[in-house]
Amino acid sequence: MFVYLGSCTSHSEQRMALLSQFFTALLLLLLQLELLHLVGGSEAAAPQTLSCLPPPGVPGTPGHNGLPGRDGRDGKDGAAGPQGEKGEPGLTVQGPPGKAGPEGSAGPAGPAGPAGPTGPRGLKGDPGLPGTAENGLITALQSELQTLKSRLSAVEKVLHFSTFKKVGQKYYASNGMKATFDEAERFCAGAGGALVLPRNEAENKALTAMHTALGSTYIFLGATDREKEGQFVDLSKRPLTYTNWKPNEPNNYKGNEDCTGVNTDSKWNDLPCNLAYHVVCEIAM
Ligand SMILES: [Ca+2]
Ligand SMILES: [Ca+2]
Repeated sequence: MFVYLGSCTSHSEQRMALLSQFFTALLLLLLQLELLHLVGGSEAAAPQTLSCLPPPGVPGTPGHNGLPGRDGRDGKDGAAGPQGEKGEPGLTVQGPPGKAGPEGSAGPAGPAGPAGPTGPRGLKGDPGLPGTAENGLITALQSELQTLKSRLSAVEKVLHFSTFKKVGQKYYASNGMKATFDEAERFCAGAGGALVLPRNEAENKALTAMHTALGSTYIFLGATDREKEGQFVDLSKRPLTYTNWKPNEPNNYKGNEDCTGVNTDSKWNDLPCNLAYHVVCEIAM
């Protein structure tokens, strides 16, 4: 294999070839001179022709350079070279922008935030419409209307009875029937009222007039001591606030008097509940 090592190597080989040829020629020349010296020293009477040698010739011109030699064998692997210098940083190349993704759906509503601060006070409003007197009149008329409705309702109930008497804000009414205490209580409740029970002297006196109209002796009153002997209460089990007992009454005669009646003299007496007496109902307005 031929490896070109530069012109210097080629010239060096050429000089070596010239030197080799020069020393070869010089060696041949010295050998010829030595041979001539040996011949002249041993034979003095040698013919003249031998001691009169011709002068040496002029050296010829150098010959042409020989052909280049064959390529030498490859050398062994050399030692690793020094580490190279650090290279320059590379260029940053930015790619094209990506496409926008699909639009997402709205998320759920978040929790309600805290209450905000109190706002400024608003402007003063316009004055109200005059007519307080009108409003008062309307209110009075509404109240009167309600009273009239209540009275009308009471009158409509009383018209079902043959005998009645107005006492304050209520009517005492009867159709002349007689009944036991329990029957009398149910009858009056069914008529939209209650078994009569005077709360004052005036009401008690009104029952005397009913006696006259009915021709009765006793009228049942809405008071009993069924729950506890001797303690009379009204039909709502409230203690009585007005009474007008006869002397020595209530006596609970024969242990069978838990109901109450008023006599023609307006006095009260405890009576048997299972006997029949006149029934008078009170109907409030
Ligand atoms: Ca009794
Ligand atoms: Ca009695």
